[in-house]
Amino acid sequence: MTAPRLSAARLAAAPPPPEVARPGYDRAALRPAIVHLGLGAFFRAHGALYTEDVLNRQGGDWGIVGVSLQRPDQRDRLAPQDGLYTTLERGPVGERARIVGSLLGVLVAPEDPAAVLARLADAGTHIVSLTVTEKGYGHDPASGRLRLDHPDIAHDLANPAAPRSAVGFLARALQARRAAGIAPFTVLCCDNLPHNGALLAGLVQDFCRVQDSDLADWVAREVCFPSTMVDRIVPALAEADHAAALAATGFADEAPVGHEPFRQWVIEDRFGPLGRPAWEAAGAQLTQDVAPFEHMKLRLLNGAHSALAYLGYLAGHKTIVEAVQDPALRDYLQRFWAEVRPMVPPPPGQDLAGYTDALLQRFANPAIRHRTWQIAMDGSQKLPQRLLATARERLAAGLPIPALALAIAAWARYAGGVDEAGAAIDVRDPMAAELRATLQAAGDDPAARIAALLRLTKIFGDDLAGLPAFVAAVTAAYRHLLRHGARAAAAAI
Ligand code: CS2
Repeated sequence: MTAPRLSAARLAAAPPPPEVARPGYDRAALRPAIVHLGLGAFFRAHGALYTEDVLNRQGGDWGIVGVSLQRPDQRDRLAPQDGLYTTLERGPVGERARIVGSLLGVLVAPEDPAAVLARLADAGTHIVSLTVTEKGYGHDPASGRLRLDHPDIAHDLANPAAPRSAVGFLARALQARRAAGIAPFTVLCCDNLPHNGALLAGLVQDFCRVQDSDLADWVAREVCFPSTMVDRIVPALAEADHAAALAATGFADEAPVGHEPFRQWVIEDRFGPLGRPAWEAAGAQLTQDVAPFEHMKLRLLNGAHSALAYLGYLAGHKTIVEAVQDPALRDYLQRFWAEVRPMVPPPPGQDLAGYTDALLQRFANPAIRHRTWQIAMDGSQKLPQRLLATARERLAAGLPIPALALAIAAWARYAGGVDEAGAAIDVRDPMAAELRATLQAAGDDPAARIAALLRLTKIFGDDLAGLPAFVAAVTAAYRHLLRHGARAAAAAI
């Protein structure tokens, strides 16, 4: 017998076992006040759950419409389920399932950009949140400026009525609201980028300024872009998640999402006139200054993740938990953190050694199978804020960077596309072709290969290739990696 597919009618008719939480509020009362661009596993296990918790505690009508900017698969999975899905919270001992109702529906931008624009421009849309990943902003990661030559940005400047990019959608929708005299929505960037609100405000203004400087000035004056720090480890969907959701709830779910128990959301409390849900009722921290939290998280969590992803992948580890079970990499991780912590001003009341101890526990959670390959993706967009900014600051203070240099060298080794056993690596990165061509042109000499990569100013800025201490440290680490392999190179730090 095939299991019944999760849907609103089935949920009402045959509730799951009592230990499975489900919407305790009236879904029919929700309105699409939040539009989320980039509906992936992360948002469904983070922002959508905070909103779900607020609805369960206080009621209200803050519903969410998701927008997929690229593919229809999330919509195809979620529409037959009326937007409902199962989350699986996985601790070191045991799993807790829950059915989430805060998502009302999903729009697929490439199929109908006009429908997305209409939703964004609608007076009922109060917040537009985003998780489009680092590469989804069409910016230059080193400088933080909009790339007018980015294919999607160039397309949207030429075809403003049918955008493809998040920035293009925001600009066009804000233009429509301004023209119609509708108050602007608040834009809530939830990607792992430094000063993400201010960064996105700058990108939208850059975009508008190309065509309409009045609009750009209005955006600068009237639209709020609070910064946020988001945190929860949410691996991509795995086949086994379907069976786990079914076993826990009794419903077949095509879109379950597994995640760790920990979550954190620090939000700059600067919203426009249309307000926000009381996310603090669900444990979000509303603050005047997100920067110290974001620094801590980007450098200590995401920086360590990237270091472990490249070194771990090269050493043959498929997941982060396998990587931290390897004594060589676990010891390296402690040295990495010891190198980074002095460059992180602690947020109020936060003890950084306690923070990294807790991170090690989170990384070691055996129920979370977070693939090194997944985290290794898009390194060109991640390195600047995760590793390079810290390296720059240490060198400016006259401090050595052996652990950071090894992580950067491991990225370079990975970007070469061949692993330590001689097998091809499936390098996913918007700059993959450029990285490959750069390394091919540089030939076999390790110093020449590193020098060529460091000349990619989109990643390394204008300065790092000219800093002898940086070049020497990364080149030495790269030679070590080539000669002795990732485990031995990590153990030698
Ligand atoms: C990871 C993040 O994929 C990655 O690059 O470092 O997705 C990480 O799991 C989250 O930022 C944790 O909050």
